[in-house]
Amino acid sequence: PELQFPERLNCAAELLDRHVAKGRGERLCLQAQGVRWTYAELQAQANRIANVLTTQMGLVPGNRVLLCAPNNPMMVASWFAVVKAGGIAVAAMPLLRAKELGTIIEIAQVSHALCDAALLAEVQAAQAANPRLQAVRYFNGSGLPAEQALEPLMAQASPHFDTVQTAATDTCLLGFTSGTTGVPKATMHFHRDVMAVCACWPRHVLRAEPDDVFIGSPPLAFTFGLGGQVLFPMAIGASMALLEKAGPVQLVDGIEQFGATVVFTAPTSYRVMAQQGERLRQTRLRKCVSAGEALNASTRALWKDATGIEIIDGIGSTEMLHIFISHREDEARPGATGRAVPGYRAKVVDAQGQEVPAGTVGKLAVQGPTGCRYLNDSRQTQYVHAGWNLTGDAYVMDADGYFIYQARTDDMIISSGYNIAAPEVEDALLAHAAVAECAVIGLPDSERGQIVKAFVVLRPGFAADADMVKTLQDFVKSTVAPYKYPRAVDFVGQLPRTATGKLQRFRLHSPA
Ligand code: 3UK
Repeated sequence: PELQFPERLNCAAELLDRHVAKGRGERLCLQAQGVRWTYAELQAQANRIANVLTTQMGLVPGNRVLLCAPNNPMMVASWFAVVKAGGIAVAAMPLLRAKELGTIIEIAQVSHALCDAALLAEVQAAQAANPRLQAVRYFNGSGLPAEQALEPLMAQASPHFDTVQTAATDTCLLGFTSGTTGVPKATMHFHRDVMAVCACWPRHVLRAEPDDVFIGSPPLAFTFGLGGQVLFPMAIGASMALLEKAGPVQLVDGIEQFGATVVFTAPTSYRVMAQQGERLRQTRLRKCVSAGEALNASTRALWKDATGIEIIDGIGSTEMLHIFISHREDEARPGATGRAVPGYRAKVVDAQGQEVPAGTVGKLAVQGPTGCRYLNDSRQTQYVHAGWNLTGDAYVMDADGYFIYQARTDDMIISSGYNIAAPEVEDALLAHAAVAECAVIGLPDSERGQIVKAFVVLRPGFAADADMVKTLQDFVKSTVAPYKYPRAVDFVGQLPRTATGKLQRFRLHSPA
């Protein structure tokens, strides 16, 4: 792909202003419950907020602005306002509480905040403890103190704003890692990086059209969600449908109601939505993207049977900004994530960083137009080695350059000298009709080093008893090498997950 960018570049100008300037202002840009905005309308809203930020709230280019809201139109308008004004968007998961917001404010040195009224109390509590946060305004509120409301100021502000001519290498967003292990890290991404991800995976792999309607479940604070639901549709003049709550049920409703054609969500969500296959076949849905966690062959097959659609799997990370290994729907290989996205290079390396032959398990290393830049964090050297990004994933590459996910490097279980990837055992269990969800870990064991332990959530109507344990163990032994079967099985009501839906296996090692 052509990835030359001018010295001066503002990604908000490219993704938003450009369409209005080129006569596409009347095209549909954004839908939500009771809202339909054209590109010109989103631009006017973003411009009003940008004027409020710069003339009333004291924002100058380079300031970091906390954005805290469910996926709704004002969240998107605020994101563009900040970036147009040369600020840095720091989106936070809507479920975070004052203490966690305080950590983000501290790490990102946040000076301003725009939030949904529903989250104002938490943001204010965080502000009380962090005087660095000077100015807070909320939107979508009624019945709250009017002096902090954003809309009355927007009403008086001009709908025109001259987008700040930032440098292509100025930071436009800080993305926080999802914290599957510990203290969150802030990753920096430049205006250029945003345009680079728009030019790679969406153009070469997704291949959507301007009439497509994008929808999805991840929060916009997660770069998977920001890219899939906002940046990628806008890069091609398509539109997005936003859902404030996007569990599998609301997502199916939303696909139907908004005529969505492209959906972004995680494997667990596809498994549940597959039960609505008949209904989904009546909708306009045509492209389905899965990321965030490994998509196993059984979930891929389940979805294909239910809807007739082949899922586009892709691995991305907050550090890399978006997807770097993936496949087109017509090039899917069950069990494989895909090949390096055009623009990126990927290889599997050993502990010394040397590439290993095809068919050998090792660490995934990637390189491309985007990469990891932690803000003030010494853990940078854990992710980047000699110009390659080490994602922390164990992978195998086959002879055709397809990458097959094994586990997070921390989730490789070594039992009696055998290497067992936790997700492989999970996939084997998931293929059983009684299993709704499951998680597998390595339990310390004096004899074997580690043993395979499974936590299983059963589907309604199945009994959590010793017979079921035996049934599941025999089932695993019949589908994968018998030494991988779970010697210990616990039945649980639910599994610990992050706000982005990722399994927190470390919490199963030490139950609270
Ligand atoms: C895991 C996957 C197997 C993998 C993300 C798309 O997930 C995203 O970012 P995070 O920083 O986590 C990154 C880690 O998640 N993972 C993600 N996708 C897959 N594992 N198959 C997959 N398809 O361990 C990776 O290192 O939360 C995903 C786009 C943007 C993102 N930020």
